[in-house]
Amino acid sequence: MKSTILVIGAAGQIGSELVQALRSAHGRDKVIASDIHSSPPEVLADGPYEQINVLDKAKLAEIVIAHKCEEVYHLAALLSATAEKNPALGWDLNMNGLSNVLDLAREGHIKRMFWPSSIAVFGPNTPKDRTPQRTIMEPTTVYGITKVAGESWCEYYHKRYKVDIRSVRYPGIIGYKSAPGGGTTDYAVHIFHEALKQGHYDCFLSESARLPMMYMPDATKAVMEIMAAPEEKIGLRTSYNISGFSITPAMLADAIRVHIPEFTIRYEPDYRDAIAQSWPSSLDDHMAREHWGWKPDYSLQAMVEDMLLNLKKKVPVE
Ligand code: AKB
Repeated sequence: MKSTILVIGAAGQIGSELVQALRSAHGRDKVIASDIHSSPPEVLADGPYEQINVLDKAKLAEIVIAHKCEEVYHLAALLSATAEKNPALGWDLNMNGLSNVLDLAREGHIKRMFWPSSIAVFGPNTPKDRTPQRTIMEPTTVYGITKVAGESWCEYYHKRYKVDIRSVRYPGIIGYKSAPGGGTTDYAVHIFHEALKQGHYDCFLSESARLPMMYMPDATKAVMEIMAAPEEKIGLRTSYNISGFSITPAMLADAIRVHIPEFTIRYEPDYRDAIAQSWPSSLDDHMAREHWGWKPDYSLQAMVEDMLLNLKKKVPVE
């Protein structure tokens, strides 16, 4: 039987685009999309789909073994803002979901796996600018805590059981094809939709909350490249810093105003602003660049231009 690729959490913001990229690269039938929902969203309906709750270890094992899923992308997680509302579920899904996938890799069913970490691993005591790969972490959110623990758990499985696990620390991801799913950085997607629909956006972060961000094509490129790299190039089995650009809501609003001059923004920071304030402003990603050749393609301006161009085709403006 030929081996297949499994994407867990495929209906999410990154998953739905990653499945499309993987299907273009490897063929539609080779890539199985899976999520907790009983049927796939339209964007995933052009290829195989399985309903999987990653906490159901027996069902997960059944699918991985039956379809010989030797490459697995495990993206199912509760993000920073949502996990703060239900910390116990955040811990359970993020940690035990990861353990279930790692165990299948340890048993030899999965040959190579990807799991995303996040800038949420860092906290208020971390150096904010050009945050080094290795530094003080001390996250304040349950999501960040699960990502730090998860990174060490991945490294442990690599050292002890030779699991080929690869990971990047994602900044906020901006894309037009799919909705973000409960993160602190979601404002950077919502702002575009509201700019086109209403010409105005009420922002839940403060004007000066500067965060690392990345355009979706770079986010999918990073996964594809780290997974394609020869094993000996992956010198880090925790997770790699990768960066795109570093922006505040005010900078993003200005960049949108270049195209929509009448656009207005009002700042109404809520609990998510405190999370944003605890995260880095920018990252030092030289290790990813040196080890496996990471290099982003999109600047803030290029991203804004492309987002607006594509969203205008989708959003009916009244
Ligand atoms: C979030 O805001 O929780 C995520 C992330 C930075 O990992 N987008």
